[in-house]
Amino acid sequence: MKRNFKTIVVTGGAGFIGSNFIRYLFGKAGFEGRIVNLDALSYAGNLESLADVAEALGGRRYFFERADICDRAAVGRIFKDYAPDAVVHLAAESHVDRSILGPEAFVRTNVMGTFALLEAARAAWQGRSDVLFHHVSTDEVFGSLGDSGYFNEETPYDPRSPYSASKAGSDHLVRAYHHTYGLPATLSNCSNNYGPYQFPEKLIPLMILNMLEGKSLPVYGDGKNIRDWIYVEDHNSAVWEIMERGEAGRSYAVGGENEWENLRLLGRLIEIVAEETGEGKDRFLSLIAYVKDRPGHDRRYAIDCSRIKEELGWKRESSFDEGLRKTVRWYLGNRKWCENVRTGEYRNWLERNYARR
Ligand code: NAD
Ligand code: TDX
Repeated sequence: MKRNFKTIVVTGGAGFIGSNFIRYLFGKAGFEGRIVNLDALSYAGNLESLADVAEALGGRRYFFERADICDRAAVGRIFKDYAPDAVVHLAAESHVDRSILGPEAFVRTNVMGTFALLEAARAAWQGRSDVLFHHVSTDEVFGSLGDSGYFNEETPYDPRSPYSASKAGSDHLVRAYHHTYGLPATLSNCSNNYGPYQFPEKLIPLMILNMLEGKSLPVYGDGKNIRDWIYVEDHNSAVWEIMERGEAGRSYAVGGENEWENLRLLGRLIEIVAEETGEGKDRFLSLIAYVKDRPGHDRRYAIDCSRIKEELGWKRESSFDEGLRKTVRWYLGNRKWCENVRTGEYRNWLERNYARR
């Protein structure tokens, strides 16, 4: 059975994954319906990331609604005005370091905001089965792995940071609404994404821009923490596959099967930036600075994504090298976007909290 949606609300559509998701739906996925981008435009949301989509389809098949997902009246109004038959819920506070310094915004948006959206969907959809609420979550809800083993859909929850705890809370609420009220819902728990339009507080874009600007490259702790990296379009194709054909009530683990120690990843990134800019890599290597570790820093994440591959036939397209190179080229070609998102509050916050050791 393949679902066929007419109007999809994408929460957090002005963020990194959301803006790529909207572009993917109208592009490669060949989606023919309407998309409503519901976003509060926090520091991480930027409409410039969708300027091309707004230009081509704005007011006809693409709509933007600035709203806070915690604002139940606004969310209810959007459900009423657009009568969506699907929600893809990406809006969140997404940066672990920020959650350590200020957890309240994470509990508010990630837990209370998800609750408000679920309530709006339940009220609007009134037991319908031809609708879907897809919740986008993270592998961080499963905690931290040792040297071996993988997370999968059966892994017990064990969140360690305020970010992952708030995402775990939202996952539980979505499952509870499915079980208790019969809300048709699916979930995905994905590993670390990278690609164009990622806010440059996350490891890969931060390191690329710092190299270009001759700033230090802050490696937390011993640099041996491991993450499983996936190109954002591959995550988005997984989300779309689940929305079209995933079983309601089911969650899917999504990953890149691509584990890298942070320091090794930085070494590869330095090589690519050096090749793409024509600079010598020694200059970039000399910028590496070991800084104090992130409190509670999870050691290793790795995903076993057999379920989505076997049940839905999903597969990734980008190799890590291709994906990294595309990402580096995008940041080199979009310095204005970077400048615009990296202003004021963010810069001060970074400087206050991550000074060289
Ligand atoms: P992001 O921080 O780039 O974007 C988040 C978006 O949500 C922004 O546009 C922001 O304006 C919006 N937003 C924040 N608070 C809001 C509120 N109260 N109401 C409405 N909009 C609000 O995040 P991202 O990296 O694109 O992540 C998107 C989702 O995917 C998140 O739920 C995150 O937990 C999940 N996820 C991310 C990754 C990753 O590696 N980035 C991996 C797995 C899962
Ligand atoms: O300056 C840095 N130096 C550094 O060593 C930064 C920003 C990060 N790191 C390390 C911490 C992590 O081990 O790099 C790794 C990746 O860090 P982040 O980019 O902050 O990502 P992470 O904490 O792994 O979480 C990300 O992946 C899962 C996203 O931010 C989450 O939203 C997603 O759920």
